[in-house]
Amino acid sequence: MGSTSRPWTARKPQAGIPTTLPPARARASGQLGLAIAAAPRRTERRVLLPGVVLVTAWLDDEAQRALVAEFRRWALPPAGLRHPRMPTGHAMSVQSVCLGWHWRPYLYSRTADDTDGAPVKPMPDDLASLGRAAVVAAYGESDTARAYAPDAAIVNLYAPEARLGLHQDGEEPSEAPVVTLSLGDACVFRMAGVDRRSGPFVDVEMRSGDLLVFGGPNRRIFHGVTKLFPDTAPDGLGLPPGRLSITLRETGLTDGADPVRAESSPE
Ligand SMILES: O=C(O)CCC(=O)C(=O)O
Repeated sequence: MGSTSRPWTARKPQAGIPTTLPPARARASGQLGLAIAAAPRRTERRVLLPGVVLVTAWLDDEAQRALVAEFRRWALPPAGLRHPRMPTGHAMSVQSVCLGWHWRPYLYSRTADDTDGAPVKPMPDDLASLGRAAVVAAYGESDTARAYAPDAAIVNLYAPEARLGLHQDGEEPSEAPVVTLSLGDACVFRMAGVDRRSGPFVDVEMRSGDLLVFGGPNRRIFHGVTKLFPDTAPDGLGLPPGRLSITLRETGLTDGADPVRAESSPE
């Protein structure tokens, strides 16, 4: 490593903690799901902030189950599920697995350098198409929306007590929007500002099947997940207790280019 190397590339990668996906939650027979999960919900589009759009009940039950089944394959090693570790040494409470590009705080690479070093699994075409449909659902039909081509997914599994601190998605040079799909237990998704992680906050409850897109002037908004509502997932989804988020990004990265580093600690 030459003396011109950036200081962060000289650091020894922080080891993530590989994990095994727990079995799906089994609801006791005769036990009813909570009303939040059982009640039919309308698909509704709400603009929360400029460029930040929530679409409730965007994914139907079948689509949700199919994504969870895919996640069970993505979670397997090589380059499987792990608790990422911050440069401070602190392990994040969420577990995550990546597709297309591997993310660890605060770098993207093509290999899982914080665990087994294996090549990251490819970004599935059907997931990229879903991301494109998500941007169209949020922003409407336009050439820009139809051109959305996410090349990275960060898939986060939240155990009931897991949280994601306020952070910016800043390691992608691209200004294309970020797409977040929510599955499993409901959560509070918190947003602050593009230049502050302090209040006032916009808190939105995201439930299983909801879609959130943030882009435009709020592409770099500080955001995080402050709370889960246990036992609110729909029955038969195939997840362990907790929540799964699938976050799609168009990185704008090219192989061999200098990495972009943005330190906005999510824990
Ligand atoms: O879990 C979520 O909905 C958000 C995930 C997120 O902010 C991230 O992966 O950067």
